[in-house]
Amino acid sequence: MDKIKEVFAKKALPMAAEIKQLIKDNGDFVLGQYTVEQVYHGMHGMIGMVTETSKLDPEEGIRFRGYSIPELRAKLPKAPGGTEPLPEGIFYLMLMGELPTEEDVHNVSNNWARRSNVPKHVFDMLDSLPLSTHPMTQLSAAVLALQTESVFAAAYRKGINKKDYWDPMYEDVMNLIARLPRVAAYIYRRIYKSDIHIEPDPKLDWAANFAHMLGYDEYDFKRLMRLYLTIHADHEGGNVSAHATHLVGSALSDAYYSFSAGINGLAGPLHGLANQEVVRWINDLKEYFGSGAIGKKQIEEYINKTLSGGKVIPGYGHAVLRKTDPRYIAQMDFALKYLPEDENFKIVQMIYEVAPAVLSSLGKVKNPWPNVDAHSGVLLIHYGMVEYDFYTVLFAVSRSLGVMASLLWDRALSMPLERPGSVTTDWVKGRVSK
Ligand code: CMX
Repeated sequence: MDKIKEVFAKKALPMAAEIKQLIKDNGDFVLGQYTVEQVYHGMHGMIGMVTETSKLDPEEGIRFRGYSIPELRAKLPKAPGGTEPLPEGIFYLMLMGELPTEEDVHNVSNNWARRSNVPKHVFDMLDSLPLSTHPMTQLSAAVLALQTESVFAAAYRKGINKKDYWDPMYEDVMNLIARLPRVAAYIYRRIYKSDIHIEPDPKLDWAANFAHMLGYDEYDFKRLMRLYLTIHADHEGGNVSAHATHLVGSALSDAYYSFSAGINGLAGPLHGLANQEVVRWINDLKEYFGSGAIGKKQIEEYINKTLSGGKVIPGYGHAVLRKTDPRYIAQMDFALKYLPEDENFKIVQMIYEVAPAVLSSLGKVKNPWPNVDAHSGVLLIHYGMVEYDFYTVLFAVSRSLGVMASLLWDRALSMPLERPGSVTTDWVKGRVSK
């Protein structure tokens, strides 16, 4: 058994027994109540699942196993001479519930490098798609094409005791994460870089190798990738990509089926696709007024124009958060340090000064503050990655860390088939009139 798998087994198997006892002793304990509004409005705020990897506080933002983003930027192991955490570290933390040592992170890097080979048929399948196919569609299809490699599906077919599901799921989770950067980089280079590909460098860490395969070997871009892939990794269990992955996995679909479902959710403009929409919106703003002529007055006018067209301001608002997203702040910190004079960064800063007041004045927006997607694009543009249709793929590569760690816990804790009840409007009316 590999070392990481062994440590996970020592944590997960006793916890499965503990949870069984918790349900036996307290199964009738009422955790919350829900309202007609929640039933109609996307179950917001309902407690309906357990996700061990992270917890989102509306006022404070995300904590990964109890650690906030600033704490993780300080405490997680970094590359030699690096300033940002290695994403391997946040994965280890989410999986084990403990901060990793340098050695733990090194082991994860090596483990993924060993598993990173992508079978040829995945590239052949990608090559058969029109170049105009959106990068997220290509990624989702490639993840499904990788399903041929599922160790879990093969074990299930052979007949496996349900107590052992976590073991082949561990193999799927690690293999999928290891292979994703190669697949994502292939999609990028195929669409935008004349189909000229770059071989992986197994000596590099996961994020640096991804940057290298994308074609960005400058140290600054690698530093950005390490931050980017760390902060997008997880956002508790109820967001669309995490929930979709968990839901599909609850039918004992393997990691590839489950993650492909999660990606499809991330590709929605109200979720991860908002990062490309933000850059599109800023480009449209510049085109409308002329580049160089953008001030707060123009931004306010363009926000109002967008709203009066019945559209949302991308990068603003959140279903749970009620303050500025700490993932936005982390990126703002990065920009202030490394690109304070960047023209697009200055526009993003001005939007931050103008948009919250305009959105608040509508009287219905519960959170007028920026989310993670309001900032990520301008950092990528600064380092030369201007192809914004690709941005959500970067988000997906990062999100694999959280949702795959959670899927492994789901199998280790024997989480059951998810099957909430639904009702009809007549049923609701009947209950309300009583
Ligand atoms: N611009 C304009 N209107 C907005 C808005 C925004 N940024 N955010 C919320 N609203 C509107 C809603 O559309 C809704 O209007 P209606 O009542 O007319 O339907 C009203 O305000 C209330 O919405 P809410 O309760 O504040 O927000 P929700 O929980 O329903 O939705 C979210 C959350 C993120 C979908 C929404 O804020 C939004 O559409 N934001 C823009 C898209 C975006 O940035 N998404 C990325 C989120 C982060 C991520 O997942 O990556």
